[in-house]
Amino acid sequence: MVREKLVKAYSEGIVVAEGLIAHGRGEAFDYILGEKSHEFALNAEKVAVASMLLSKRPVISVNGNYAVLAAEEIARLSSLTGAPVEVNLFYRTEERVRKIYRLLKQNGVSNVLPPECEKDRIQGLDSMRGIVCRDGIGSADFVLVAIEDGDRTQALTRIGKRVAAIDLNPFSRTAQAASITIVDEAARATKNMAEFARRYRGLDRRALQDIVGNYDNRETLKLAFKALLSRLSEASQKGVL
Ligand code: PTJ
Repeated sequence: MVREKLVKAYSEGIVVAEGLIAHGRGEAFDYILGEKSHEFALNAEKVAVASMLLSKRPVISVNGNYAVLAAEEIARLSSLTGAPVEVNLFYRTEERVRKIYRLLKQNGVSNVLPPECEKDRIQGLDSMRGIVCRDGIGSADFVLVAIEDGDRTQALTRIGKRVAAIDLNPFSRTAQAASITIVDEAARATKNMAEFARRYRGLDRRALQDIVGNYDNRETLKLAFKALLSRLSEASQKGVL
């Protein structure tokens, strides 16, 4: 069903062909991880939500794949954290931005920056890929990205933004460059995050800071690699999972 949804969105010009390839890569990692949210992912999700609530200007960056897979979960997360959503595309065309904007609106995302927002540029990215909304990613202190290309995550962290990245592949440059890496499937992760936002949004700053604690992303990545290793090792011993 998920594949059919993406293929349909591809034929409608919402998802790009490269997005279908990216999805296959994600699925492969999700199979190995057992298609569930592991403890290390839930912990990164909690820290990301507490950080969003602590940030002055958090923004949820949405591309073609993320919009198609998780629009309703994004709507919930955005409304519970107060973080606006920006359509920000790697393969940017104004037509795709408008289509994804409409898709998000239809699925209940009320706070989406309009396609005609005032533009800004992220240094270190070529012209089309560096375009962002000035009142969105341009002035954000915290950006949540999902299913994202490595160049953009690196460019955002280089200019001092904190980036939480949902990416099933812990080897990817995005996973390696992010401040908080969420090795989990995008829709599942966003659903979990909306639930954490519901629980945390009444907390004061000190309680939120306690949740963030001394978060160390290297530890999260190590645990993700260990989980892959242990699933593979179990499979190699039993022949079944
Ligand atoms: O819509 P656009 O124009 O912004 O383009 C989007 C794509 C996905 C084409 C673009 O961002 C891209 O090229 O991404 P990459 O470099 O292929 O990286 C995507 C990463 O997301 C890979 O590491 C995949 O393993 C991972 N991934 C794929 N599907 C999921 C996922 N992670 C979490 N949940 C998924 N459903």
